[in-house]
Amino acid sequence: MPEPDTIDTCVLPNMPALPNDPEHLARDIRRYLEYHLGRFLGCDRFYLYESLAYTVRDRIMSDWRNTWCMYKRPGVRRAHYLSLEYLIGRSLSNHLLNLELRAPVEQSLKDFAIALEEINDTEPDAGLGNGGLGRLAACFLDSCATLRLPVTGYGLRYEYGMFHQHIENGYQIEDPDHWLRDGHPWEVERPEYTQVVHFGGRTEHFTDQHGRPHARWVDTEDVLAVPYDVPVSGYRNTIVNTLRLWSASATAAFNLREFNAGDYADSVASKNQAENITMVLYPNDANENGKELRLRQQYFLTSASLQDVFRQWGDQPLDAFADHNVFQLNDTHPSIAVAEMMRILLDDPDKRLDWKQAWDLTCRCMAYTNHTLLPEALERWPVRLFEQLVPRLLEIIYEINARFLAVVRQRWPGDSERVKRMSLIEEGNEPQVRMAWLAIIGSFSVNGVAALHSDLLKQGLFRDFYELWPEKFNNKTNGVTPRRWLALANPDLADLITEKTGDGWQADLERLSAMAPLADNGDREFLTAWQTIRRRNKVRLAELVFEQTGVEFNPSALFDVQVKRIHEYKRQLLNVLHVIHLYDRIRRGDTAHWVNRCVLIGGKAAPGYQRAKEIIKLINNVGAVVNNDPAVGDRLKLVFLPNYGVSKMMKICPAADLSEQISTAGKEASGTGNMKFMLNGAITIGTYDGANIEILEAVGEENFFLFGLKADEVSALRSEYDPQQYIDADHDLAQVISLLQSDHFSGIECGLFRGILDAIRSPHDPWMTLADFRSYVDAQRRVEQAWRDQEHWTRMSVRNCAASGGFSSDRTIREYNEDIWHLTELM
Ligand code: 26Q
Repeated sequence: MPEPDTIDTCVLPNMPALPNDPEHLARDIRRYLEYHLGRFLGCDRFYLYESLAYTVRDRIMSDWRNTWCMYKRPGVRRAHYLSLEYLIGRSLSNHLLNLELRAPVEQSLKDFAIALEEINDTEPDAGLGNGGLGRLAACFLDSCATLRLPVTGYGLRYEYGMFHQHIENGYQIEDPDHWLRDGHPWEVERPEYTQVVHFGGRTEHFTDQHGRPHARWVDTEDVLAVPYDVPVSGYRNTIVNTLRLWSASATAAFNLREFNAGDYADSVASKNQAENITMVLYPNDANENGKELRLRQQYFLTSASLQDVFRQWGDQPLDAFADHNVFQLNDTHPSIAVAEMMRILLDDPDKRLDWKQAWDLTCRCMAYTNHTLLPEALERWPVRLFEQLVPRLLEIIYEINARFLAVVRQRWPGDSERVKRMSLIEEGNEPQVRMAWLAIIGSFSVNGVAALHSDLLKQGLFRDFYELWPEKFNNKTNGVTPRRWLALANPDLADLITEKTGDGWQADLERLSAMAPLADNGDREFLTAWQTIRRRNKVRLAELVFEQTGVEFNPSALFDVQVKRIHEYKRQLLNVLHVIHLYDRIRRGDTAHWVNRCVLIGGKAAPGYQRAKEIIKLINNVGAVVNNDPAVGDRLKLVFLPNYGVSKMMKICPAADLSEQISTAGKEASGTGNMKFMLNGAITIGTYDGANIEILEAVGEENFFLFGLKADEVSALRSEYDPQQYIDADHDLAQVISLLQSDHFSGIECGLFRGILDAIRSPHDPWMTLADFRSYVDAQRRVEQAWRDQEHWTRMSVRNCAASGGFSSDRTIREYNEDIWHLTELM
């Protein structure tokens, strides 16, 4: 039987759907447990999870096959999302929701005397991403399937995902995340679609029998890319798309050669080198430039994925390829795709297009999304590394550059500075390839991820390119999937919303706006129900906090939450300064009309980012002082919740009252946590940055606590920034600084936080934390005032949720499709 993706039209025999009633489900779970896994009732819970997962997966299979067959229909135009990261989290509950299997499964579990919640909590998170960019990829796949769009995700099957974080003596300790150890029931290995990826070697140039020049990449070290497919189900629509994750494996030939030469140890070593490629996710959410293994990962993903798409294209005419395929590049990480597609079209013996045709096709297929404004986070690779690892691609990049710079010179004759700035190669002691430039030059679309971010790209980082090709640039404000972030994370609130707005908001989030009148007209019963549900969520979060930190959160207090990667630009420090200020007020007895507050901070620091790790230590030390001071009592708590990730967020966002989005304006490209909190009825305290601006516009200033310098004010202040001036002018700030300086939070380690203090007091502090202190504290005062009127707060909460319809990733993906992809809807 031919494989379904190698035949033109699907002529597979019908595959009947399996029965979904509780009896059949229970029978199947039991069969997997006893006959497949060889376990018995009363075994470890994980095996029950596994049996249930297989039982559910069985029920996805026929739709999965049918969806794959629909891709093969003539004329279908598809997208391929290329990303080094997919932060998926758990899958079981997501599929149960999408397939409407929750109720019958709950019924079926009665035989096993276990609650579905307990089984769900057994599933390890698939943590194949760092933060925002990786989670965005997962939300996008969810929306593509729900919108019936033929989109395949391509990624890497890391053996070790994002590290686990635990805290020892206030410091972050990283533990490996061997998430595949007990197997991954959602994946299907498909060795029949294995690809070969080349590394190293050298190039040869020759002319064919027609006298045409060609290149050959020879003496390469090859690595096998073995695909593992993960189903991506749509919401109640029978669509099941695919996430194809590549795993690196040594070639048999590669091993045998050395083995036969008697070099067993070397042979095993090279096998390891090959298989290292997909061993571990790089745990940096900003750049870690120049690491050879990272470039290997990027090329491995890109080459395997492009080859896979061309394999599926088969021998159809190449001129039509760009009419049926588009690649979306998730940041520059897979941007070597531009050069790899050229290589395939130029060098593959049964393609061998000429340059012009190949370049035209490539540029019509590639689209690039940028996720950062920090210039230091733009990827650059030493030319020397390229030369060693992918010499043929470097040749191609040089040729792209030569032709591109000719265009620049023609457009701006004599402007050699501009030519230097726009060159794909940054000259210097160690010449570098500028990956963002490669992505822009080789793409027909370049987008930022929030309105401000896209504007700043055009004015700043990408200005030269915008002047050359204004039509390429566009904005796609990020979004989040309401299925995971409301229906699954906050089922009680979801039920209340369904009761009030009807069933349908899950795939049409704008319908939430129907709740706005309920907030405004004072539907008392509704507001009470809203409050009751949110309070229950807070009780549950308090239990989690206690279990993980031993600190008691009083559910009546204001829950003030900041969870995200730890980074100076996100300014967890500003949050801590405010906590110290509140502590100082309590100590001074300035507690009239006090609002009790529980501050929760969570997030991982890149293991090599020392300052971020010091910030975690500071949070823990301030927490230890505040939480144990009897004079403070219930008025103030501060905890650092360890190991923040997708599943933690599903418990946190339904219980947050206040969402901290306090980055230095102009630095956070979009943010997506801000949207998850809003969707669940938290109110934002935030700067005028990223998607905060659009959130503010959607919900109105009276339902948002805005503070701080704007992006242009930040840039204008930069040259004359004098933090000491803010300390001198603000007694509250002076007190906070003095507490820090006096080692009040340093335990027995004198000068423990000197580094942090020096950084925020430096006129060169890029994040200008002290400049926003007063404005932030004032905004927090407005928060307290609003909180004291609980009914008023609840109305604000409802209004935030009601106004969050535009932040569904369904809206984002609709825009990608209408403006960039133009895909065929699957019917
Ligand atoms: C680069 C080189 C080597 C190793 C790792 C990396 C690397 C990995 C991940 C660089 C950056 C990232 C991730 C960036 C990221 O998550 N950016 C966030 O993207 C979100 C989705 O668009 C935005 O909402 C956030 O504002 C942005 O910070």
